[in-house]
Amino acid sequence: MTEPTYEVVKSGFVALVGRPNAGKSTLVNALVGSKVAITSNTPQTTRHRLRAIVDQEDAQIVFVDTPGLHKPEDALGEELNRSAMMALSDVDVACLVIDASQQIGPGDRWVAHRVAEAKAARVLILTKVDIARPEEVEKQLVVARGLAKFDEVVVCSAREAFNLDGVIAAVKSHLPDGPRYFPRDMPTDQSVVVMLAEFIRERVLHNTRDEVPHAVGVVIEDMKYSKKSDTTTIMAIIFVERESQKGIIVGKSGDMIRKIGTDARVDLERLLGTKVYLDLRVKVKKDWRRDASQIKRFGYGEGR
Ligand SMILES: Nc1nc2c(ncn2[C@@H]2O[C@H](COP(=O)(O)OP(=O)(O)O)[C@@H](O)[C@H]2O)c(=O)[nH]1
Ligand SMILES: [Mg+2]
Repeated sequence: MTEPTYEVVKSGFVALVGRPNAGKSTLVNALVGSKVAITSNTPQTTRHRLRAIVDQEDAQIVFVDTPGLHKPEDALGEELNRSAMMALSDVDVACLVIDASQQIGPGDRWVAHRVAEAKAARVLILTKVDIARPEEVEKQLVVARGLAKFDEVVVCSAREAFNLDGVIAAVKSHLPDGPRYFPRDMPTDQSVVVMLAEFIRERVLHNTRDEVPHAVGVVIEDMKYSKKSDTTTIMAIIFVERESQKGIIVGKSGDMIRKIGTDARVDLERLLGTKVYLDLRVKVKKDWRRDASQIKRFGYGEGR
């Protein structure tokens, strides 16, 4: 037997699944310690399957954040489900993320069945315990434990960074020996262009409601850096499905689009480490969510 030529650590892939809004993406950001995934209280916020990497001296854990599993209503929804299911088919650990503050329902049960079928260690993560009373947490744990046969059970709060170590330890104990799959200083496998588009879309989600968030897709058209002014100029297009949605996003005499731009710039500048000039436009592309080729063009589902 020869020794491997790489450093052997505990390493592997860990899927986070759960119904939309359970708190998966917020947990990923908390575990990695920087913003790699966008979050909002609009279900179906996450459209990409993204990998987020926690690197430690003796381990490298690759978390796979997935769109929430749900009953699909259009081609985009189908693609998102497919992407979440694929994430489950090929991981070392499957984590079922349950919201401690919401009653467990058919949505959670359906996802739990998928987790029970996976050939992986199973970890139950009860999150958002900061907004549930202790006796609610206890009750929720009893019901959640009954959803599948779990190897580990942990409670945590992503928002208050409570027991994130516990989550890491529970997952790590089920990882095999292996190489570091990613460079040590790489918190995510998403390209910069994908993250820029996502950070803009997040600001649209936070500033609009009802049907508008679901109708939005963002594409980065161009990006240029000027050394002289240390500024990156980004041209981005926000696509919507109807003129009325365009009106909402542009806002009265452009108020809304300006606010979205100002809000987004904070994250873009942090990501790029330069000043950012953001040129945002809104265009109507009728029914893009029903059209599989358009969904691919936006890079949603499998991503990239
Ligand atoms: N109070 C509290 N809210 C949370 C926590 N984690 C997530 N949230 C909120 O729950 C909503 C859904 O979170 P998100 O991570 O986007 O859910 P996902 O759809 O499962 O990825 C957002 O409004 C988050 O701010 C938590 O630990 N505590
Ligand atoms: Mg998410």
